[in-house]
Parts: sequence; structure tokens; C-alpha cells
Amino acid sequence: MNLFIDPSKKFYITTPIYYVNDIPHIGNMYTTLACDMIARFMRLDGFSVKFLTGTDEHGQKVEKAAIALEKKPQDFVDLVSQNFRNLASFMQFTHTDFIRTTEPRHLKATQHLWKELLDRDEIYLGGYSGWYAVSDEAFYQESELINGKAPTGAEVEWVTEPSYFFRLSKWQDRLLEFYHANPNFIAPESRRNEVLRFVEGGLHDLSVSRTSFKWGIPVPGDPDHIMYVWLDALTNYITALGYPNQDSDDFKDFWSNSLHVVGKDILRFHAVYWPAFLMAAGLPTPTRIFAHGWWTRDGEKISKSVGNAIDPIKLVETYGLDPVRYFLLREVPFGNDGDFSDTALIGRLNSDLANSYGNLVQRVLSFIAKSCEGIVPKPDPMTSEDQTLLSQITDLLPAIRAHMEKQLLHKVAEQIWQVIGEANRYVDDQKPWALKTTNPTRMGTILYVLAETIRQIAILTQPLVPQASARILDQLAISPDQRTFADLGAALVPGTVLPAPEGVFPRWVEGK
Ligand code: ME8
Repeated sequence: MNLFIDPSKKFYITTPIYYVNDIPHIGNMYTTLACDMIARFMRLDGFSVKFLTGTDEHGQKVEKAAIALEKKPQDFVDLVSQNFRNLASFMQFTHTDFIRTTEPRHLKATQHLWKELLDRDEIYLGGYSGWYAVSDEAFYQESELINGKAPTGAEVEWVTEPSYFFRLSKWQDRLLEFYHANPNFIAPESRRNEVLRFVEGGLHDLSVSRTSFKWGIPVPGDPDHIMYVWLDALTNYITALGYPNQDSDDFKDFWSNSLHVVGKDILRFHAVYWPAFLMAAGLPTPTRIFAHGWWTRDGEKISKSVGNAIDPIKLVETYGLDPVRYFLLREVPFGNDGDFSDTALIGRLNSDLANSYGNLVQRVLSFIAKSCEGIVPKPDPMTSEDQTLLSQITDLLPAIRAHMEKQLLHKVAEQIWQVIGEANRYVDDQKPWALKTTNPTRMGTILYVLAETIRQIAILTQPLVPQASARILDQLAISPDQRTFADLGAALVPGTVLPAPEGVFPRWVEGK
């Protein structure tokens, strides 16, 4: 499919911008984590990457949260936005920009986009009477309500106010043509089908301004109105590329290789409204939108009222950054819903990280330290078993690249761990410890093959478990500028002196 293999080798990845009505939780962290894995992968694969995250600071929901704390909205959002920024740095995410919708650059971009839509007669003034759910910041048709509530379970209120409308109904056919011409635009497939069915069902013009509260971006030329928070929020993706200036190479090359990762709850806004706004303004659409699933905890919906919210900071302090990353990215097929439990996390930590990857590295490196004086041995002619293992590693990059193209993040891990399993089996079969006195040359070859296998695996696991991968590569004396995918082919140099090995994935022992 090679969606992002463009000669410019530029890649733009975005998270949703998070509402600042509450402290960050595992759900937000998960989306940014997934983007971080993709961003790291693409950089290692030679791409120049822009990775955007940030906060969505306007709207009624945020205003209500500020009022509840008797704070001015701006003071409140300054405070809460900082929590999101702090979490991103605590998690060592590699975002290159953090946008806030209260920034001047964003005011400029949204007002420009509004004028563009108005000039093209895509927006008109009317009046809105209908249902609105503040906690979803979404309008609903009467027919969509279930027992008097939004389909998401949110409370709705009847709203009557003057409002500007976007001519969404007019874009129905163009959107359907667009989806058919771009079958990779929405993923996964099941979500794409949901969007198609929704659009085929008919689109209504969309209310895009509010007059009953003030916390938002003023409509240019009509300051009684503020922009609908979703029109404001979606524009962040192009604000960060410098819109309204569309002529820069940055804008063109990054936007034409762009991926929005979102939760399934907000796919409709991204896959229907957003491309319609862009097409109506004469702007190009993003390349792809991937909607991931929903985390529950021990089978229950995660919510503040249930009291089962997971604090990402506590989680990392308990288990460590890499185990948390690995669990969240590996446990659930990316796109599916998943259930969080400490038991499942500990299971993955002990089996995949400590017993499988950690054990491979530990036994090979400590054996080299003990039996080869910590020096990378020289390989003698290799046997077919040696070559089989090495060729399995060489085959890994194209295989995981293909998974990455489709954002099958869990498959990337599965595929690498399969080879880790092969390498552990190779150690058991070849029994290098039994050759120390009888055939030290063969022992050296086996250890060389294993050390080289570990070098390549550690390069490939960097997007998943960056800290441990770096420590493993340090222990193999690989210089930090020789850790990209382009360096996979540069084999370990025999004779290299290795530092003393130390364990990278301690086992989790209950009550330790
Ligand atoms: O919707 N499991 O912001 P938001 C998985 N501001 N992901 C979860 C999750 C869970 N239990 N809970 C939240 C908004 N998420 C808008 C977005 S974008 C232009 C504007 C993640 O703070 C998931 O990515 O409600 C979801 O889409 C996002 O947080 C919603 O964040």
C-alpha cells in the first residue's frame, strides 16, 4: 500500500487535542503513546516527522468545569493544559509541537478558515433548535436519541438560538465519492463501513456557531457568535503547519503525508465533518484517519464516577515506562477495544519482557562477559542454523514496515517477539556453554550470531521499549548514531570490547 512512502520522506502524525475539563487519564495517554510509537518508527526509518499533540480549550464543557471551580476560563485552561504537557514529558513522548487552541496562531487560522467558508457561501446564518449534549459537544437528531439520551449515554438539552450553519448536506455525494476514491482514508475497515453507512443515511447542515455562552473563538464580523468547538478544534491540525500560509514546503509535504490517530468516539468528526470543511474551503484532505478502540478496566467502563480511573503516572511509577508502553501497545490489537488489568500487565511483563527478551539478552551477554572476556568473538564459517536465524532477522524490517503502514502496532511487537523466541530456541539447541572446552571456535560463532541478532532486535524494538533498547545497545557498544534502520545491515565488529552486562527487564515479583 505504501501510503506514506513519498520522495519528500516527510510524515505528519497527530493525536486528538484533549479537552482540559479534567486531569489527563490513561485513555488520552494511550492515543499519544500509539502516536509516539509510530513517530519513533518513522524517524528510525528515515522520515522527517512532525508529531503534534495538544489541548482543546474552548467550548461549553470546559467553561462549565471552570465555573464549577470558580475560576476564570483562561486561568483554568492554563492550569489544566500544563498537566497534559507535563504528562507528555513524563512519558518521554517525542512530540515536536504542543498546540493550545487559545494561542494566537490558532485564532488566526480558525478565523481565516471561517472567512474562507463564508466567502464561498459554505456557511449561512439561520437559527438552531435541537438537542445538544455538552459532554460530547455534539448535536443530535431526535431520531438518534435513545431513551431521551445521546447514543453515547450523555445527557442532552434542548437548544434554541441563532446560529450559523455549514452546508454539510451538500457535501454528502462528494464525501462518498472521496471515500470510494480513497479506500485507505479511514481505518480500520469496520469503522470505515460505519462512516459510509452514516453518510449514506443523509447529512444535515451543521450548526457551527453558538450564542448562549462566550468561551470560544469569536466569529469574524459577528462577535455575538462564537465558533462551534469542533470547527475550532479540528483546525488545529493545519494551524500547526502554518495555515493560512499554504505555500510553504512544510505545509505541502507534511499535509500530503498525514495521519490522524483518534479514538472511535470522535471518528465521525474527523472522517465526515473535517474533510467536508476542508473540501469546502478548497483545501486538501489529510491522508488517513485511524480510529482505535476503547479501554475498560477489569471489564468496566473507566469513569470518574465509578472511581476506577487509571492514573498514568502511578502506573509508570509502579511498573516502569517500558513495561507500560509494551503492555498497552501489545496486549490489544490496535483498533479493538481492550481491558486493562494489573494481572494482564504483570503477565506480559514477566513472560514477554523478563523471560523472553530479557533472558535472551542476559544469558548471551553474561556468557560473552564470562567466556570471551567481554569481547565480541569472531564468527567462523556459519552453519545453516546460524544463517536461518540471521535471515529471520533480515526479513523482519519489511514485515513490520508493512504492519506499520496499516497501524497494526500489536503485529509489529508480535513479529519481533516471534524472532526473539527463535533466538532463545537457537541458544537451547546450540548449547554454547557445552562447547567452551571442546570447540571454542564454534562457541564464538554461536555467540557472535546471537549478539548480532540482539543488536538488530534492539534497533527494531526502540519504538516499543525505547529505554531498554537503548540500554541493550549501550551494552553492545553501539554508538547512538548507529541505531537507525539504515544501520541494521552494519554487522557487529568482532573484537569490540563490551561493557559489563546488566539486566534490563527485571521480573515482577508480587509484594517485592
Ligand atoms: O474528544 N480508551 O477530547 P477528549 C481509549 N477535544 N482512548 C480513550 C479513552 C479510553 N477509555 N478515553 C479517552 C475530545 N480516550 C476532543 C478532540 S480533536 C480535534 C478534538 C482518548 O479529551 C481517545 O483518543 O474527550 C479519544 O478519542 C480521546 O481520548 C478523547 O479525548
